[in-house]
Amino acid sequence: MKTRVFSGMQPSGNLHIGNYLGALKNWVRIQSEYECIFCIVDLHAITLYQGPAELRAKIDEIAALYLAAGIDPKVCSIMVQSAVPEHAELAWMLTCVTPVGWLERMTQYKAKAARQESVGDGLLQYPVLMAADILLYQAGIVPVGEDQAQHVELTRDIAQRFNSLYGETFVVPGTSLPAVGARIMGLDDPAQKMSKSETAANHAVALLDPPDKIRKAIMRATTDSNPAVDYETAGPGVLNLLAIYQAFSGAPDAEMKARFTGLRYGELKKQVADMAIAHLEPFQERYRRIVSEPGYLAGVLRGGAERVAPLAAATVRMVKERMGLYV
Ligand code: ATP
Ligand code: LTN
Repeated sequence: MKTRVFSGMQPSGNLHIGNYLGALKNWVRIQSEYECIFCIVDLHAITLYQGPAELRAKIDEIAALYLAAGIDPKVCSIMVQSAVPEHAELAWMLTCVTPVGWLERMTQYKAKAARQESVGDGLLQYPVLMAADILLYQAGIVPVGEDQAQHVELTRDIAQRFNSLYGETFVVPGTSLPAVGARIMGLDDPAQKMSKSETAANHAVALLDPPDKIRKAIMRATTDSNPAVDYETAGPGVLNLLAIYQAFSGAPDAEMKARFTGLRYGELKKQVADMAIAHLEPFQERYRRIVSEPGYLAGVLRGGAERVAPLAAATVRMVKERMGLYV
């Protein structure tokens, strides 16, 4: 049997090149090697308030972006988290074996909670729901960006704790990070990871941004006081631009060094912008085609949910039996 892969993105904002290079591109690469489930995690998105109409529209947008990136619904299941109720059901059972201290230590929780006046319980529970997503399908591999590695680690801890309390039940999953692009930084501030929820102008390149906006954001990216590329002394802003180029192009390290060493920053930025636009223009063309086909997306999402539902039901049944719950 092929190892199962599970991953997801929140429909909580505009997907950016960090989401693409850190996760989505890797999903496309491995989709035919494994049995893949790619989810739109709307229950995670509501851990922070989302306008209902916007959330509903974003779910479809994210699904269309998965398809535009090259996820093939004939070989993978593309589904919406809230369409399969067992995600929330298993999350409760896992909550009951998770010490609250484990959750309070999560760096994403600490960062997001610090920005709220009043912290919702959902924000603390967020990684337990993520563990439920993964364990529900007995996924062995979780391809994500670096910022999510801590949550996959926690998922391992929860699975091991459950297995030791109730007997071998869950596959203990591993993380798959891309070699380049696992942590794309903000163009305006290379000390922060590029993030959907950061709204500053020129912070991110969104996957659906028009070419002139993409070029402007990259040309204005923060660099450092060197005039030209020097791999030994380059600051984080320059290393981030080089990582973006390398992740899009797939160029090996030696080719990167030969191409960019000594190049002035203006020219580096121009080449990075050209590379990003060359990838995103055909991507956007595919996106427009997908959303213009009536009923197509809805069919993909329905088909995905139908395909995974029996897997989810089987895991929850087994968990209920192991725990002594009523089946
Ligand atoms: P937010 O900042 O609002 O939480 P996000 O931009 O981190 O959102 P998510 O939906 O949380 O987006 O992440 C989707 C996927 O993209 C995850 O696998 C995550 O690790 C990856 N990812 C997010 N930001 C980056 C980044 N800057 N570089 C590389 N990968 C990233
Ligand atoms: N928390 C993740 C999204 C997510 C996820 C998952 C990723 C929810 N459930 C399961 C991998 C596997 C994020 O990217 N913010």
